[in-house]
Amino acid sequence: MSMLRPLRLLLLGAPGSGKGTQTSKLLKLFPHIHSLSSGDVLRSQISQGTKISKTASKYIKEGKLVPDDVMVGLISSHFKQHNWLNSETSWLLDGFPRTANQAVELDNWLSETQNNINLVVELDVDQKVILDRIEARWVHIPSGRVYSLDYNPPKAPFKDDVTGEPLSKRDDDTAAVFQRRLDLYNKLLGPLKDFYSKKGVLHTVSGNTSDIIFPKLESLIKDKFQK
Ligand code: G5P
Ligand code: MG
Repeated sequence: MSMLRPLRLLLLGAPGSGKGTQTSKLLKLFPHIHSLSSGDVLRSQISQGTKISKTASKYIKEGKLVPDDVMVGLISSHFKQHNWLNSETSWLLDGFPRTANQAVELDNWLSETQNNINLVVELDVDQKVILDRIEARWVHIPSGRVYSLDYNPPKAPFKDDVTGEPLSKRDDDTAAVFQRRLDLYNKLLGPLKDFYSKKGVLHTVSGNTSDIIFPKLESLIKDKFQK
């Protein structure tokens, strides 16, 4: 097990580019890192039927973004609840911030504690490759664990490896909605990258499989953060 200087990592990447996949690979290597996927947070709110669940599920099903104020509220309360604002904790964000507005808000609340994002990695995967993945994706909603019938199939068909509970399809993994999510990502990426590139923390790793990307991500982190 490797130890790192406090890492505050944001994974940027198109829908299906493998943010969730890279997150679980990283956590195996660096178990002390905490991770948060904004999509998992939303899906868990929906399955629990909380007060934002109706709004959230409407936007998600249409492949649109949940409004910034709702997202900022959810994510900032996670930071407070889990005491992520101290100087020791390493964390990784997947899917938030996704708009320049969200990036500014996050930056504001983190600046107060001087624990700002210190690495942003864009996962650059050919979008033709991504489209093929979505049909094969099955998820375990309560944990956020992600499977692929081709790439990382569950041990027992359509069952979660850890709990044995049934896997499901995501509401927004239909061809039409997925295309809308991709288009939206392409539209919002420029301003987000500009924001982090000005801060000098932006890197891009390219590759058409997660196994090609992972070693590149790993060495970026080790070069900058290994004690
Ligand atoms: P999410 O949940 O953030 P997306 O669209 O950003 O959703 P997604 O779809 O979860 O991203 P991913 O995490 O990047 O994709 O990809 P993944 O799940 O790891 O991999 C995709 C599939 O490919 C899996 O089945 C995996 O096993 C397989 N795979 C991985 N690598 C390989 C490989 O090398 N080869 C092969 N063959 N397969 C592979 O957001 C969902 C919605 O929530 C709302 C929005 O409505 C959004 O659309 N939302 C927000 N709204 C506003 N602001 C925010 N910040 C929001 N965050 C979420
Ligand atoms: Mg994901």
